[in-house]
Amino acid sequence: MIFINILFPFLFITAARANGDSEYCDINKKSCENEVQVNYGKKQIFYDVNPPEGFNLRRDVYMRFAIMLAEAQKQGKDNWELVLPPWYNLYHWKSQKFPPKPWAKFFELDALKSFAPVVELQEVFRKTKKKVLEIDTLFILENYEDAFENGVFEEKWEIVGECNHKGKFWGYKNVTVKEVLCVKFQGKISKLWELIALHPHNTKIMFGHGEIPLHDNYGTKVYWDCRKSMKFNKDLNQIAKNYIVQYLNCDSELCNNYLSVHWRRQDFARSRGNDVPTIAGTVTQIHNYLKKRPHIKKIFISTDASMSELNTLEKDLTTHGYEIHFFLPRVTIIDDYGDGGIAIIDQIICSHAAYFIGTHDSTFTFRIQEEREILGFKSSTTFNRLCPDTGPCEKPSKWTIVN
Ligand SMILES: Nc1nc2c(ncn2[C@@H]2O[C@H](COP(=O)(O)OP(=O)(O)OP(=O)(O)O)[C@@H](O)[C@H]2O)c(=O)[nH]1
Ligand SMILES: *[C@@H]1O[C@H](CO)[C@@H](O)[C@H](O)[C@H]1NC(C)=O
Repeated sequence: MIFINILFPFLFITAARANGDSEYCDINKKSCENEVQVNYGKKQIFYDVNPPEGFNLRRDVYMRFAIMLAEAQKQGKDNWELVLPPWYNLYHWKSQKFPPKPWAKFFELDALKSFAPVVELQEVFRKTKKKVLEIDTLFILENYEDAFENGVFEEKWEIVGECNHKGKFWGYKNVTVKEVLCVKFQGKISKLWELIALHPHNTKIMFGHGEIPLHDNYGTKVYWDCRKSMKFNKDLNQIAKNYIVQYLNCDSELCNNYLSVHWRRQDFARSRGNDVPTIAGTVTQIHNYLKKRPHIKKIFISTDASMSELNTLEKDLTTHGYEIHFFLPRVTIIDDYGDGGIAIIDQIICSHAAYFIGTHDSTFTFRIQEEREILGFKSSTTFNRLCPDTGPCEKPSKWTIVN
């Protein structure tokens, strides 16, 4: 905290000097004290997620916040908006480094806005008169050591005290924060309003480790309404649709002529042998599944496997008489959308298949299953999983849509 207080005025002084204008004030002058940041009537909630978490878990974290804001709005609390945290430096996005990407790159912003009051960070930047966007309070959430103290899970929070925030904000250097508080937290996300209420005059509040609070409405109609509003960006949809028409010979929403498989490898193959099969096991299971569905000859494979693993899988499945497809992006698509965009295209192609087989406990698979529920496939075509070569194979939970 002391660190931040010292650093702050310094930043502003240097900014003012560099620009040679007088818009930025010297902390020692009285005129600064009453300076308000920007006020266009709305207050903002910012959040961030534990860095190693992947794109698909982050989509779920978004839903918790979006529902929190949408529900508050329904109850008349309509002066808050949710700032969409730019996509930056995701652990799984290895192919290249790129500047932070706005949500509109991957999703239809209007569709998101139709469900909850959300704004891109760039929109907030544009309305910021200073050179630096200043967040009033950052609450860094942390788990309690024991979630079941005395054998019960109780919803609660506790301010631990002031603490330090390491790292940049979504990759931006020009975002700072006045106050950082560490908070132990467990419970549903709407409980965050209690933290917000501690600082009634703040207009910009941020939560670190946004993955810690739980859904208020998991699996309810509101959950699904929010989920439906997470429409993928039109261009990505178009690329996927073109592929489905051209290579999978289907031009309807609900295709009836191909099987899709989400074949999660990498860390799952290395450390989750009890959940995922070997390559040979994968071939056997797909073959067994399709023996009962002889009209299906085309298989679409969505995977994070290495090319050599994928080639082996393809060769072995081809010997059984199947036609194997996977999405090989043009360089321009990679440059434009990065690994995140390719993964979305894979997910869209999987979503439209006659049948889908996923990977146990993968959020990438969960999102495909939800999409298929929204599209209106029979649940029996969707909730299938690859089993380990040996040992028990728990049936996937059916998260069916509530309309
Ligand atoms: N293109 C493509 N990328 C994939 C595929 N499976 C996984 N990935 C990449 O690996 C990341 C996996 O992280 P998540 O999105 O969190 O999904 P997950 O499979 O549940 O993995 P964790 O939840 O992080 O354990 C994705 O975001 C993709 O970047 C796939 O089938 N196709
Ligand atoms: C912060 O930097 C980014 C990237 O350089 C820029 O787009 C944005 O407008 C800046 N924000 C402010 C408040 O100036």
